[in-house]
Amino acid sequence: MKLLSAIYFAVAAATTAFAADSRYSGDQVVRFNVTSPKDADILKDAIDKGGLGLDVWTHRASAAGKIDVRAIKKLGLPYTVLVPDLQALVDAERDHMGKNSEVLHNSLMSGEPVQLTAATIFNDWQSYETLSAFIAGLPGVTQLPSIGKTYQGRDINAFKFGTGPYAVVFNGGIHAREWISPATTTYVTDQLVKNADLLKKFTFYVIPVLNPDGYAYTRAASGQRYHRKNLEPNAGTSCIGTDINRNFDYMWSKPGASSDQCSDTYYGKAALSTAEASSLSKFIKSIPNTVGYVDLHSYSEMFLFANGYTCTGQVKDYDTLYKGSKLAADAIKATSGEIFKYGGSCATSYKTSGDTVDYMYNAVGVTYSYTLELRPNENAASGTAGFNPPVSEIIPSGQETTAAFLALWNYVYGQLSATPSPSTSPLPPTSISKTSAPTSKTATPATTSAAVCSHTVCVTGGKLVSSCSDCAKAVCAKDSYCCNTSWDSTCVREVSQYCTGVAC
Ligand code: 0X9
Ligand code: ZN
Repeated sequence: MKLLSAIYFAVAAATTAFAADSRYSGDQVVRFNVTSPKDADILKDAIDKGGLGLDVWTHRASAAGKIDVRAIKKLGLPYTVLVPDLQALVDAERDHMGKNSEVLHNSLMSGEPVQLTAATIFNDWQSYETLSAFIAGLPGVTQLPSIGKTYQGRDINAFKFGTGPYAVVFNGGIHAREWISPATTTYVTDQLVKNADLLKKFTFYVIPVLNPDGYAYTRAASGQRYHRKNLEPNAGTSCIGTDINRNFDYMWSKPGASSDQCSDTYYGKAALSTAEASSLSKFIKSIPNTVGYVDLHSYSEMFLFANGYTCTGQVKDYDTLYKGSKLAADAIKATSGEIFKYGGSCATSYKTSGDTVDYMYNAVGVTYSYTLELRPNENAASGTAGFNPPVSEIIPSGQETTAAFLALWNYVYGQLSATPSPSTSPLPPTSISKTSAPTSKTATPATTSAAVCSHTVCVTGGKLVSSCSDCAKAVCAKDSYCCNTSWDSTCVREVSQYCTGVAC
């Protein structure tokens, strides 16, 4: 495991060799089948010395396993060629977009009438604007005020739908080059808004693209198709960006992330220093009764939960989290036949620190927090591998992920409903559906003024309580809130204050 971590971030650091290059001629994607610690050492050594122009696309948790690398030179290790000519793949992708998604995007931006339907958008990789406009037009969906602005000034768009007592947040596009993630996130949204039963159980909040600057950069012909991070410059270097998925405030800057600004896993200048991570953090903390979170990535087909920062031990909720991920993976298998791995993220894949799932689970107290690595997996046919699946994969990915969501959230609802009352009686649906823009609560400082807390909820811990005194007794995770159900900020307290005995 230790060796793998070393391989992982050292290889990622080597990607800077491509930072100023927007052409992919001569690049291949090759797969090293590392079968012994000796081979792993050869690879690690080559990476550490740098200069080989390696860009690691998959990472494995042990010395043995398949590692996909974008390579321009041989290492003297046995490998198979997955993508013989990356330029041809990128050219074909852009050619298709020029005739489809870009036409739609240009019409939308120039105010022409456009038909945004499942049939017209899931046939290509759509722009951030097109995906946002499509979601905004879905029945029952409310577009929320922007949850934050990126370095380049883009709004980070968020949407809400459903009227259920428990909140679930999901996002795509934290990593710019993982295009199937925003597409799948949007497809799932289109399906969930039609599921009346689920919408009575949950209120969903969706952020289709958390890293819209990066996404736009990977789509632009003048940009970098394989850029992963955000677009914030780093002082003293031409290497751009922080890895948003290493920038969260739990175990930030620990092993599993890099201090090297040029690394693809650069953890940033401070915890939550990126607009994207801090906006998501504030947003999720502002939502009452958040019980679930999913961060959609690609690729490798896995359903993962905390912890990422350590490969030993199990989190307190391991059994229920494991069951949820197994049910999700089973649903995927039944839908498409794809086999998703599942389990604790470090133990199942590799070590990460400061990532979403560890933060949501450990620091925010969102119990059912998952990272989903979408298709393809390592068995995908040559030429369809990695970050360039054909557009025909969008709908199957959306279908299997929808099945996973239904299995997971119905299971979670059953778990929450089964917990003994009074701490589990769901909120009356109307109280949450009437809530106003979620940004207001975080802007309001915690207060100790008297307030009427007739029905309170320990927000991020997911525990419902029926009176102020119960709220005071509730054990909530650090950084979670106790507030009343109608989102009255006068009743918001840091739970740490409550737990030290401050009465409402
Ligand atoms: O490394 C990441 O941020 C995620 N993988 S990706 O290839 N999409 O970049 C994985 C995060 C999940 N956590 C762990 N595997 N520990
Ligand atoms: Zn990712």
